[in-house]
Amino acid sequence: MSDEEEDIILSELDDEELVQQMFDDLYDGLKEEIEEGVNILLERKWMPYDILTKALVGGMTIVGKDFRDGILFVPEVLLAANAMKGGMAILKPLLAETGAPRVGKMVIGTVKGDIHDIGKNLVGMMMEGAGFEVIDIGINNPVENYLESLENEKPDILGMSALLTTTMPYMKVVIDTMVEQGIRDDYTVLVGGAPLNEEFGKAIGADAYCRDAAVAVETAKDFMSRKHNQGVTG
Ligand code: B1M
Repeated sequence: MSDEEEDIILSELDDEELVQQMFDDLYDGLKEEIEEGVNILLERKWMPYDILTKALVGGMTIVGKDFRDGILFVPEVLLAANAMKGGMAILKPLLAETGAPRVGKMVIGTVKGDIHDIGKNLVGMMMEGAGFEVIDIGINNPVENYLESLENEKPDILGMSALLTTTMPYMKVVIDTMVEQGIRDDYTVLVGGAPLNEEFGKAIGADAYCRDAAVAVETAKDFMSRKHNQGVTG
């Protein structure tokens, strides 16, 4: 790193420069700088959701491309993910602070064989912000974990996340098991993750595929209002 780069004072950058710098800092896995950037944008009255999508997710998209192209490797991407989580931790309480009444309950987890959790965490945060109670069962979940959590928590919605083409078929294992046990129709099943699409969601028997966290919230709200209109309570 050159002296010039070391001397960058984040608070002196304008918004656009700061976001660009945050892309670089995320790329370099600099957690403290990301946290500082998030705090500066908050002080400048940016909405937490805009900071998430424009600065953090935007930066992670660049990391994703270079990971795909073999420019970045797992250790660097782990550092970037860690920096992103630092920023997300600051935003989490703010996104949940909307004071919205509880609109429903969701169990969410990443499927077996898959340890990606940033997208799932983001969905959980946004759902909480929209007034949902969220039970996050973490990563690498075999079907037993999902079933146990459904049994214990009795949520309205089951959310599943998968980021790998090799793990996304496992969502069907979970749904098929729910069908076998006669509990499939007791829940709305929403699925998401970068390699999925609408067609895949339909093919595995999910109620809906959610492209991103905002769509997940809208879809969940939509299913909840349909449920209430049918006079079914959770
Ligand atoms: Co991984 N990885 N990774 N990785 N990783 C991908 C997914 C990959 C596309 C990178 C690439 O090649 N371009 C590629 C998959 C290729 C494929 O399957 N075809 C890949 C690979 C190959 C791997 C390993 C196999 C690498 C290796 O070891 N050789 C390995 C697998 C480990 C495993 O899971 N068993 C691996 C490991 C890792 C790290 C551990 C280093 C790290 C994860 C850290 C963590 O999550 N704690 C990592 C990361 C960070 C990525 C990328 C770069 C970024 C993922 C991310 O966090 N995106 C990713 C590249 C990419 O996606 N562009 C990549 C930001 C996040 C906000 O977006 O997760 O898509 P996303 O979530 C969105 C939506 O998808 C949706 O809403 C979210 C928010 O808007 N959504 C849902 C997600 N889940 C939802 C659930 C819902 C609803 C919506 O339920 C209702």
